[in-house]
Amino acid sequence: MQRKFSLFISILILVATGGCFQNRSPHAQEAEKSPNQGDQETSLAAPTLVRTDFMSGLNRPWDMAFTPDGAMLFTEKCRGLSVRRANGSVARLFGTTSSAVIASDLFCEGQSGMHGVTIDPDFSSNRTLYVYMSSNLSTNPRTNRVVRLTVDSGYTAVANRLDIITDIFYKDVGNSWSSAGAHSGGRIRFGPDGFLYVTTGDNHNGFLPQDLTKLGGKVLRVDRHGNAAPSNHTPAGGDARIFTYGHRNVQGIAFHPTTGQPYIAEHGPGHSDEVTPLTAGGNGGWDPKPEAGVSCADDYCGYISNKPDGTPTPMTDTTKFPNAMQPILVLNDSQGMGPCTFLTGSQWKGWNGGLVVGIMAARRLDVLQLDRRGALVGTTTADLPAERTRSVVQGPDGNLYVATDGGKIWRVTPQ
Ligand SMILES: [Ca+2]
Repeated sequence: MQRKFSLFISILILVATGGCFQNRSPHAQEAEKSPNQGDQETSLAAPTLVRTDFMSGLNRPWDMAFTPDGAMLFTEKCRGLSVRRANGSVARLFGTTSSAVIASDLFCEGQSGMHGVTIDPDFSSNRTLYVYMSSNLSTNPRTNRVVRLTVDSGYTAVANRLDIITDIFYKDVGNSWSSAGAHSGGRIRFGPDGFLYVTTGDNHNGFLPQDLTKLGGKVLRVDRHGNAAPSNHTPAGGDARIFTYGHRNVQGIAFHPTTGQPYIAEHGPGHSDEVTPLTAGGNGGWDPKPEAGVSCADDYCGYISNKPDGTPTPMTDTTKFPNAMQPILVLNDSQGMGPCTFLTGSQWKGWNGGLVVGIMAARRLDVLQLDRRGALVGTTTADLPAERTRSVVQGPDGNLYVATDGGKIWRVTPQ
């Protein structure tokens, strides 16, 4: 109710000011032009940010999930799942050596390992959580899995492992474009509809993103047992777990705080990072397989051209897929979009309702402000140190928590 009230007040202010905020941020920058960009020009009244090191000395932290009783679950790519309890103590719960429960099938290779973590919407009563991890339980090829677990009230160990998705494509063997383990996706989040969204990657496999029978280059939507959600509108003949397809390597997904629509951040191949609102059954338009008359190493044209005219393979090929989902933001010089989350709460001032996007290669966080139609109206770069950011999560205290490849989790408080 408070969020709705805040939104209402924000809209009133927007109307009262004719939709024209005064820009107070020294870091404001003009948004890239995008196909659906609204006519309204609005700058963001950025809060002042106070940053503290919430955790440090971590090994490639990948994701976090706060629990209702004050703990924070977090993953490290090559270690597994750990917890920072409400009293500040830390314990390793599930993963490699020294974990309370050893996941002997977890392996760390290239970009892969243990990635996303999220809690069940009914965590308070069922103590259930989920992780996304590379696993060698399946062989030739190995796969990424979504694993369901429960954790005890003291956060000492996990139990009741159930692998609810076992067949997410994994780059099992290196090729001309990179070593094994690349483009595994791996963010998992429950939407406001109560279903689990799972982002996957294209594995440098030119055929995966448009192949509706395989779970690479997709966003999946499933229930707590891994079964397809109803109304995914997967095209005929496709795997019903597929919510959207035609993606490259999605590592950011978040849900609009008022409409509930999922938005993804997608890392481009040297061009065209994209932020895209998703619709069930939609095609993201990424199709890096060779066209007729084109030859690409290992049949993957992701970094070059899949077209006879030599133009780069587009992240959203509207010539081939006229109905492809349209991004609201395109960074034509790819800067490495990774995680994203929406900020809510009046403490965020002009960023309330904005989408935070971690831009890894450029080592910055951008905040995108959307209008009521969901179109982009402004972008501001957060005044934070330059770091590669792997996860962004708003905590129950309203602050933003940011995991960095340098091994820290920041707490960012707006003032
Ligand atoms: Ca796209």
